[in-house]
Amino acid sequence: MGIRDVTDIHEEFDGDRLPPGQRETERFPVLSLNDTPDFDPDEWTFTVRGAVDEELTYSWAEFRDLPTDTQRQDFHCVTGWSRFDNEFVGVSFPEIAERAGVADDAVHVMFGAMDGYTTNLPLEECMRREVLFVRELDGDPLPSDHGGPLRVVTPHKYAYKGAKWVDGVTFLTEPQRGYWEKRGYSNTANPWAEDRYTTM
Ligand SMILES: Nc1nc2c(c(=O)[nH]1)N[C@H]1C(S)=C(S)[C@@H](COP(=O)(O)O)O[C@H]1N2
Ligand SMILES: [Mo]
Repeated sequence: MGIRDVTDIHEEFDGDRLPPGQRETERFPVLSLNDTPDFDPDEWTFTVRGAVDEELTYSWAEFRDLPTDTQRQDFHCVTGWSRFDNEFVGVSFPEIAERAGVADDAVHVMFGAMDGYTTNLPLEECMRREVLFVRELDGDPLPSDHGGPLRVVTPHKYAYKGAKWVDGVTFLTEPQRGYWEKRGYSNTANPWAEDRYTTM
């Protein structure tokens, strides 16, 4: 099985690989609001809700059976560091959307997480195969501090758009804002436009 290299995604945004104002780091800093939640594979569930044809609930065993994609991606944190060439294994957002069936009036998505974190994106910005529900990083199970067992990655956005410890996604018929989007970080979060802070 091959690796899909999507580290050229910056070309779509007419930018350099290292977005403006970012510094490349080899380390992978941990940025969390709260403590890392406990993961019990027998209790864990993932739900798909809202404006869908069929609401879905997955156990960890069921989620692990979904088809995955392996991708090489860059990761840009709004606080100014970027980590290149992360190797992620995960289930793509369109794969999940396809299984639930997206309602015609769905326009937006809210991601939820085990620590209460939320983050939002327009539906069209989620319907890309680079938006992954990741369970492996660089050949190992995703470390719990980085969101294990499952997190979202959004290589076209600052990393706060990717919920660690993700446990559900809700399809919405109107935009809503997540945790940081209500508290001053940009709703759009385009690293190549340096959309770091909200202007409202
Ligand atoms: N559930 C959850 N997801 C989260 C956060 C969080 O506090 N809780 N922090 C966000 C922020 S601000 C960033 S920069 C990235 C950091 O990911 P990392 O800790 O793996 O570097 O996760 C994002 N996702
Ligand atoms: Mo962040």
